[in-house]
Amino acid sequence: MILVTGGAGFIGANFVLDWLAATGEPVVNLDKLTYAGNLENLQALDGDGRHVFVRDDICARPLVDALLARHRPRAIVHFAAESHVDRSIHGPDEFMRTNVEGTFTLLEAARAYWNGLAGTDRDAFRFLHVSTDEVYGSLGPGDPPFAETNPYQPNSPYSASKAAADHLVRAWHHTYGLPVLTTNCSNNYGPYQFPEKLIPLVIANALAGKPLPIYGDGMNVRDWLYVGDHCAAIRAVLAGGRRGETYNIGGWNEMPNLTIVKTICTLLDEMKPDSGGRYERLITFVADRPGHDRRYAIDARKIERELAWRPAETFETGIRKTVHWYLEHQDWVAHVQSGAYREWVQKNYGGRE
Ligand code: NAD
Ligand code: TDX
Repeated sequence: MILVTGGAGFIGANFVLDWLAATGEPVVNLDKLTYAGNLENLQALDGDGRHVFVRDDICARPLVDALLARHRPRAIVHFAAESHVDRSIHGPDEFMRTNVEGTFTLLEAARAYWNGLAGTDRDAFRFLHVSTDEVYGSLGPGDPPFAETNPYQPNSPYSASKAAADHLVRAWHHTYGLPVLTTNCSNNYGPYQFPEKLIPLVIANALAGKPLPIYGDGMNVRDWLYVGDHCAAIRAVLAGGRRGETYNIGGWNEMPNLTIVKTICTLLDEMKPDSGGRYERLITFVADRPGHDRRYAIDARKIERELAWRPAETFETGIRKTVHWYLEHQDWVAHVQSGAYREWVQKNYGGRE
């Protein structure tokens, strides 16, 4: 079996569902259930003995030690993190604790556990660390996309905390020989994404007739990958990635934010027409995010060359599925828009022009 951290969040939950469907191999899922963690994401696994959920903190070393001793996983896939850039700007503390200290704690627990393994169990063990393209900093319009060899230049508290974690993972391999793998992926979208991130926020606001907030001029560029493709890439890296290597994962799909938002509006006009008019009327330019990175792009040729992974979805197919999912799961959206969510919206958008 494998141990997954953060498996009740957006990508982690998609991964657990995808993993069990694709491999059937049991999963122990360690998640603290912060505001971003939600067991409703895993409802399809109720009563499924292959999924063991443990609500706890990755910073709790004795707990992690006990879990490893009890379940004896062949791999750890580490998603747990604070993941939202805007929240890291308002309050970086939890980012340092979970992303840096939490990764350190897991590495130390994994090292002790791995040192106690022998023979093929020891050879086969892997620690896969899920990271982001944001560690590489921001690109100019004509720059080539990020390769695995790009220097690290993180610009936000979030990306700095992820970069710190990536460095720890690298050092635990170099110094202690821990068999690690790191993946650096671009912006994900798809089912179960918390509506603080651009795509689900825009869908939820449009359906509620609320403004669609665009930071700055809307021309910041991201590379977008459907979450199911990210899950498949992680499976490929876990199965065949070389120890100590990093793999960039991306969708070959760079787009400015304004194009993303207009695409969603057009799909909603088709799938859920609004008697008040076209959804684009709700687009509202607001004050920019401090330190807002201008452009991310991913060179994903290494994972294609070594592991034969390429995204299966185009942006057109992935975004259509995603809008459809949110239309079909408005209960899910309503449940996560709790009091705490409303406080966040007030904090992040209340002061913007
Ligand atoms: P998310 O915020 O939706 O989920 C994070 C999960 O981690 C939640 O379930 C939360 O409860 C859990 N968690 C947080 N702190 C914890 C702690 N101390 N102990 C145990 N569990 C804890 O995040 P996501 O978007 O699913 O991202 C997952 C991972 O992928 C993160 O490491 C993130 O940096 C990385 N990543 C995300 C994207 C993206 O576009 N969302 C892109 C590239 C990489
Ligand atoms: O209201 C908004 N208006 C807006 O214009 C929000 C929430 C975002 N934006 C812009 C900021 C970014 O340029 O849209 C773009 C995407 O923003 P987010 O969805 O917050 O994602 P981003 O900051 O790019 O980071 C995401 O991708 C990389 C994830 O949150 C990270 O966890 C991941 O590492």
